[in-house]
Amino acid sequence: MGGENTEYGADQIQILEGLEAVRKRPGMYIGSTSGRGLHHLVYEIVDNSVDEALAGFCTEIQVTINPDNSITVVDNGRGIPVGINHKAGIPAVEVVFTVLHAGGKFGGGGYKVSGGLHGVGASVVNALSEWLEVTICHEGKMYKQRYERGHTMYPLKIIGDCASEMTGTRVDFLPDKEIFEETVFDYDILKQRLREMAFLTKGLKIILTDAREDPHKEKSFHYEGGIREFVTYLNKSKEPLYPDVIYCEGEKDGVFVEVAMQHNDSYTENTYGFVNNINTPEGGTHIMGFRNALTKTFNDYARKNKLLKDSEPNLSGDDIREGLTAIISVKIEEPQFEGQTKQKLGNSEARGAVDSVVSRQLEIFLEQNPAVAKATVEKSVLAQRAREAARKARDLTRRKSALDGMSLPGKLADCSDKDPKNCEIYIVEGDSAGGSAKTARNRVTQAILPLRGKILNVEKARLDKIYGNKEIKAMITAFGTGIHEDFDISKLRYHKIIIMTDADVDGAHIATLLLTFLYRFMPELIKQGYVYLAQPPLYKIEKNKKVWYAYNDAELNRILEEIGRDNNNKIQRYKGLGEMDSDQLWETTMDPEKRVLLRVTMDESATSEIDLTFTTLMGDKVEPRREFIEENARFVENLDI
Ligand code: TTJ
Repeated sequence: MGGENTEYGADQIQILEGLEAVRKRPGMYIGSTSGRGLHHLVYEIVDNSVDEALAGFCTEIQVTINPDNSITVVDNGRGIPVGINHKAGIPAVEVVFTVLHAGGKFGGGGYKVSGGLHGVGASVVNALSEWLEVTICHEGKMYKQRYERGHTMYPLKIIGDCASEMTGTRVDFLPDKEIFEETVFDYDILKQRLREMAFLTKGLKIILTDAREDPHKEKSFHYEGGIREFVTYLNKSKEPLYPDVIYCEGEKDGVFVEVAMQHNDSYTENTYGFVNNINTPEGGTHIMGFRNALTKTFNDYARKNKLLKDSEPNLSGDDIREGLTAIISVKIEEPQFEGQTKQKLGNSEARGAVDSVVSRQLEIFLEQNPAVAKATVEKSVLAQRAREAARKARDLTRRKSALDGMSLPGKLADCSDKDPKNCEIYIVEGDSAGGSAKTARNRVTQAILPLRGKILNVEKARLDKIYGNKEIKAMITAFGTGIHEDFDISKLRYHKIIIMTDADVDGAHIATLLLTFLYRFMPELIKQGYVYLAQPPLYKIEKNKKVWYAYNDAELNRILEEIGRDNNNKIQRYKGLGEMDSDQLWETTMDPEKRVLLRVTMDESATSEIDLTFTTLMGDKVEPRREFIEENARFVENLDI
C-alpha cells in the first residue's frame, strides 16, 4: 500500500468516528428524533440549495416525498464540486456528506448563511439515513455516489452524460428507522416551511410533490416580491389600513437587513423575525432594533407634522405596533443564539443594522406617503387612549381583588383540593350544561366555570373592551395567573384547563373563541401543555340493556358492525351536553378513568401559520375562511364544523 492510500484510510477512520457520534446522540445534532427531527432532515438538505440560490446560481428547487417515504431534493445550481479536496484526499462532494461540519466551507465564494440553530449540514442527514444518494450534473457529466448509514458504498463515479449547459444537484435519502420514532413525512408540515423559505428568498421557486398519493399532490411557491408578499399573505384575511406594504432593505456591519410591514385594522401585532431564514420566536437584537426604529421614526414624524400636540405624551411602541404585521429578516455570517431554547438572536451588530436601515428608509417613506403616515398615527393615538382606559380598568380590578382577598368569580364551583397539580377546571358552555357538570364532577379535584353564550372575540376587540368583559374577567381570576406583563405561571391554580363544549358547529366555534383568547393572552398555558379539549360523545347506542358511546361516525359504524345492525339497536345522537344527565356526562366526558382529552399543542417554529389560522377563522372575511376550511377539510371534519 502506498503512502497516499494509508493517508486515505486514516481519514476514513476519522470520518466514520464523526458520523458514529451523530448516530449515538442524534438529538444533539437535529434537536430530536421525533417527527420534528425527521422533518428537519429535509430542511437541512434544502438549505444547501437555498444557499446556492442566495449566491445567485439556483432558481428552482424540487422536493418530492416518494411512496417509500424517502425524499428527493433537486436543484438547478452549479452542482456540488466533484474535484478532489486535497486536505481530505477525496472528492469535495464526499467531504460534504461524510465529514461533520463540512458543508459549504470550501471555495466558491458564495454567501454561506444557512445553518443557525441546527445548521449541521448534509453529513448529519447522511449519518441518520438508511441510505443516501447524491447525483450531480457538472460540465456535461453525471456523477453519483451512494452511502449507507454514513458509509461510502463506492468511489464517486460517472454514470452518464448531461447536456453541457445543464448543472445541478440531486439528493435522495431514506431516514433510518433505527433512529427515528416517526418516519412518515407530513405533507402539510413540509408545505408550510417550504412556503416560508420561498417567501424569504425572493425569486426562488420551490415545488413540493407528494408522490405517495394518486394523483400526486403538488404545490409550487414562487414570490418575486419576497417578504412583501409574505406580509400580504399574512394580512389576507384582514383589512389593511393602507394599500402599500412598506419595505426597507440594506446592509451594515456585515448584516443584511430586509423588513416588510403593513398595518391592518385589527388590534394584534404579528411580528416575525428570521435570522438566515430560521425564525426566532424569542426575538432578539434584530427585533429590538426594529422596534426602536419604528417608535422613534413615527414619534418624530407625528411631532414634526403636528399630528401629536406638544402637550400630548409620546406614542408607545405598543401603540404604534397595534395591528401591525411585519417580517424582519436578517442574514448574518456568524449568528449567536441565546435564551432558553437558543432561538433568540444575540449579535449586537444586528440591532444597530436593523435600526439604521429602518430609521432611514421609513422616514423617507413617511415623508413621501403622508396618507399612510396619517392613518397609522391616528390608529396609534386611538390605541394609546384605549390602553389608558384599559390600565384604569385593570388597576380598579386589581385594587378590588386586593380588598376582598382575591375573590373568585361567583359562578365558579371550585374544587376543595388546593394543590394545583391535582386540580382541573372545566370551562363549560352554557348554564344548563354547567349545572349538570357541577352535579357530575368530583368536587375534590374538579372545578366548573360555566360561561354564558358566545364569548368575546378578542381578535376584534380593543384591550379596554376585553378587560371589561365578564366572562374573560372570570377566567383570568379563576386561573390565578394574571395576563400580559402580570402573567405568572407559578400562580396557576389548575394544571388542567379543559374546554368542554357541544360537539356541534356552535360548540366548535366557542372552543375556537376560547383558544383564541388563551393563545393571545396566556400563550404559555398552551405552550406548557395545560390546555385540553374535552371530547363528549356524539352517539349513545343501546341494545339489550347494554350501552355504548361513540365519539365520531367511524366509531359508531364500528360498534354497529360489532353488535349487528338490527332493529333492537337504539341510537341517540346527542345534540349538546345538555341532553346528557349528570351520570352520563361523568361517565363519558369527565371521569378521568374513562374520558378522552385532547391536549392543545403548538409548534413554535410555525407561529406565523398559527396566527394566520386564528385570524382566518375569527376574522370578517368569508373568502379566506372558506378557502382555509376547504384546504383543511380533514382537520375541520374532526371539529365537526
Ligand atoms: C459551492 O461552490 C462551488 C459551486 O457549487 C457550490 C455548491 O455546492 N452548490 C450547491 C450545493 N448547489 N446545491 C447544493 C446542494 C444541494 C443539495 C440538494 C444538497 C446539498 C448537500 C448541496
